[in-house]
Amino acid sequence: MAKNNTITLYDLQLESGATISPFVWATKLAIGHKGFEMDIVPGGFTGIMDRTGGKTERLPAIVDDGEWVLDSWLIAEYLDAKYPDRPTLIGDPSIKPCAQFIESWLWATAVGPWMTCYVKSYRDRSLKVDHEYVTSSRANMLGAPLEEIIVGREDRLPQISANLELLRGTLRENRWFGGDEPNYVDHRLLACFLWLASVCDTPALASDDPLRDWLDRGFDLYGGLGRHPGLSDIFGLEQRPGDPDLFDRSPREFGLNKRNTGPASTAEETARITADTN
Ligand SMILES: N[C@@H](CCC(=O)N[C@@H](CS)C(=O)NCC(=O)O)C(=O)O
Repeated sequence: MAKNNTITLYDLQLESGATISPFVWATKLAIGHKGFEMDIVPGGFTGIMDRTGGKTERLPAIVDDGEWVLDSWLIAEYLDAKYPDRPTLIGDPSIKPCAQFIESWLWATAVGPWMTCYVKSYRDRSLKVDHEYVTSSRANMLGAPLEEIIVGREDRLPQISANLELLRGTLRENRWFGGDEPNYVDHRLLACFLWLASVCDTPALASDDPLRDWLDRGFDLYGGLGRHPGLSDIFGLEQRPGDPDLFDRSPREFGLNKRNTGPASTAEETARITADTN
């Protein structure tokens, strides 16, 4: 049993002390969900191997009663296996592959594209000692100097927002991915938005984005983990003339997202698709 109800977490932080890594954010939410306190080992990108006594080059890592566990997925599985009487993170075996699929979609749709908009502030907000490493490693990852990568971001941000409609659609019908309560699917996705908040020096989403309700509830979880003062407001993106709509203001209901409760519920659609167009 975790001593003093506390688990040691090796964090990956910015100069402000806010967590940057989405993987570490997912682990923070997972530890909060299990009802544990965190003993945070602070630090940035430089010296991870030294801090962890050579155990890992990547974070998160946790230590629970002397036991080291690496990797955000393995940590979640460990917490469920070791503490089955506490709120479940993954539970049913279908949850992991579904979460991994949705998270991969979110990375391809938004996290990757947002990285091309925010990589300069990602570097600027990192610890001073990390600047050189972040500058060179992220330029290698993305294939150009950071200042060049972000050029034209004001033209890309509206479309990235528009592309999140599948997420909005699911959350219109479900309070959490976990149902009435969040589970590790919510944590994985919220972690990407917490990463966004840690680096966005200009807003990414409209103030009235329908995602706001789920995001606000998610950022408030477990004593307000997502309310660190070093995080930026992700809302406030303005639609300019010529921009795509930042989100769909009148989403259409059809077979996929419309519940069939009998002919009255499908009458309008039936009338439309059987209309005589001649
Ligand atoms: N599969 C690992 C990935 C961890 C990972 O790649 N962490 C990144 C932070 S986002 C890291 O530690 N990077 C150190 C570096 O870039 O030097 C997990 O889920 O925990």
